[in-house]
Parts: sequence; structure tokens; C-alpha cells
Amino acid sequence: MPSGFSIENISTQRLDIPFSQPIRMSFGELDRLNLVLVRLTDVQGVVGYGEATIMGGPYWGPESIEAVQVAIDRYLAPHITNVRFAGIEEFSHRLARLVRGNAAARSALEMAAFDLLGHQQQMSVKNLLGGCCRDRVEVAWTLSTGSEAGDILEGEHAMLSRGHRRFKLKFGQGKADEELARIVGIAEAFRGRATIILDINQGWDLTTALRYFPVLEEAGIDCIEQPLPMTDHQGAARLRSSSTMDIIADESLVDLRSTFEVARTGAASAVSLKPNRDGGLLASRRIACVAAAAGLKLYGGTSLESSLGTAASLHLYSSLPELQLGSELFGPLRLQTDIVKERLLPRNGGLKAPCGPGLGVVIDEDMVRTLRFQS
Ligand code: MUC
Ligand code: MG
Repeated sequence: MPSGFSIENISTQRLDIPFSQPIRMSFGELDRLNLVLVRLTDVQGVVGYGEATIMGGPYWGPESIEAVQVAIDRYLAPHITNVRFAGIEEFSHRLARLVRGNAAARSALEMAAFDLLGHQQQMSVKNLLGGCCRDRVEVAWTLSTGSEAGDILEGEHAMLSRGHRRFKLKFGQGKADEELARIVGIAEAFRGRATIILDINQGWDLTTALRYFPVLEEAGIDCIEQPLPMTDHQGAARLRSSSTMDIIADESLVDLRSTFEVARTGAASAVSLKPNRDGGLLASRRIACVAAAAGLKLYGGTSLESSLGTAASLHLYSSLPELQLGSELFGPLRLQTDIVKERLLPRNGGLKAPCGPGLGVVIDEDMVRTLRFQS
């Protein structure tokens, strides 16, 4: 058998999956996840699946779901079908040379290629990535009922029923002072029992952040994610020197160079990894290496993927030597329905990477057809 792999056919499908509970972020409220499902088929008929997810439109980041599909169908697929690749590194590198940016589109294709290779070789993606450094990845949960009392109730339930010990809160849902009071109330309710990450999604300027940081620190918030606009490294470095809370970089990380800049300028003490934002598992792993070399902590982020994309991230996060802040791989828990037969739902506060070949999840084609019809 010749070494490497090639793809005979690539197809994409747009799907929307409603959330069980809306999530409000600084740019608006999301009630559904937008997804592009990718299928790669080799000459033997072996199939690999991948997905790209977008949160509502080009709001969180620059890509829209329509742009993801066009990028794959028109600008990537024609150049990677019936081409022999030595392996996944060459494949991923080729995608990055074909288009600028378009990270979610590249990530979906690379994910599907990992799945395909895993099925061809009867090997799990975690083993293609070098094997596990941990057999379980901790999972945080985002509280977003819309009220302080509702969030506290839901947090208590999440701790008791699923063992979460880390919660994420979003800022940007209403009047700043009221919202601050809600966040302080929730943080105080869980002080000493759960870690709280507050994600601002670039919603503040430096003056606002300098005003609120002492209050949040006093309330027991542990980490602040992306408080300032993505390029304001100087402002973030100033915040970092004024506080003992961890600052997690998220939207600031668009590639290796920006990760290096975040590290060089001291703009964060931790980074959130997101293969869908980074251009795939291999790109996220490189970001993790640069961050680790700079002494930054690692957090296993999510782009609210279904169980398919969650499995991909889980294989990567399980294989990393360091993952100090655990993960937020709660996407499947947030979705009303899923595209795999056995959903990846956290138990005892964590998730274990599936063991089967490839990504280790089986696509539910009936559900895919239903969702396609509704999208
Ligand atoms: C983000 O900015 O982190 C992922 C989890 C969550 O609560 O929001 C998203 C996006
Ligand atoms: Mg974030």
C-alpha cells in the first residue's frame, strides 16, 4: 500500500442546532449554533467527518458560517482532492498555504482528515497525536440563566449532578453596574467551592477594566477572559500587573505570531486553546507549545462544538502535557440535540476521550437529515 493518504470526495452540509438555553455575550444573544459538517471519502469508501462552528455570525470572530462553506467548497476542496499527502502535517500545512485566515474552514477539513486517517489505520486520534497525558479532562460550565438567583441555583445543580468545579460567566448582558452586582453575588455564592472565569469577549476598554478589576478580585473571581479588544496587548499587560487574577487570552490569539506577541508583551497569564479559532488541532498544539514556553497556563477552550468537534478537542487536550485550567468542553450539554449517536456529556466534572478509531464518535445520519431540513 502506498504511504500517506488521499481524498476522493469532499462534501459540506450546513446545519443549525438550537441551544437548550440561550447564551448572551457582549455582542448579543445566541439561541443556536451554526455548523458546517464536512465529509471526506477516500477511494476505498472510508469516511472522515469534521465540523466548523460559528456563534451567530461574524461577531465573535471574522468568519460567518456561509463564508466557511464557500471557503471549503470553492477555495480549498478543489486543491486537495485526488492529491497524495505524506501525512496530516503536510495536509494541514497545504490548507494554510491555500487561503489566508479562514481558520474554522481549515479546522473542519483537518478534523475530518484526522478522522479519516484514524479509520484507515484503526487508530484513535489521541494516539495519532502521540497518546494521552491524562485520561480525563475537567469540564467547566457556563451559567447564563439571566438572573443571579437562577445562575446560583443552576450552579448548585451542576455541581451536584455533574460535578463541575469551574463556572464561566459572561459579561455584557445589560447595564454594567447591575451586571457587576450579579457577578459579584454569584462569585460570592461559590467562593471556595468553585473557580469562576469571567469572559468579557473584548467588551471593555482599559478605563472600565481598571475600575472593575479590584471589585472582581475582592469578590473571588479567579480568571478574567479577554477583557479588552483583541489587539490591546499593552492595556492587558497593565491590567495583569495590577491584579492577581489570571488573564486568559482568547480572541487575541489568531495565529502563532499573535500568541508570541501576547506572551512577549505580558498581555495574559493563560491562553484558551480553540482548534476552530486556530485552524485545527495541530495549530492549537503549536499555540500550546509557544504559550508553555512563555510560562502561560493552558485552558482547553470550546467554540461550542457538537460532540464531533468536542471529541476532536478532547483528543488534543488529553494529549497535552500541561492543561492547568482544565477545559470548557460543555458544547454538547448546551445543544438541544446532537449529530452523534452517543453524546459526549461530562460526568463527575470531566470527560474521557473516546477510544474507537478516528474521533471515536458515530454520526447520526437521521439526525443530520432532520437538522438539514430545519436549517
Ligand atoms: C468564548 O468566548 O469563550 C465558549 C464558551 C463560552 O461560554 O462562550 C464561548 C466563546
Ligand atoms: Mg472567550
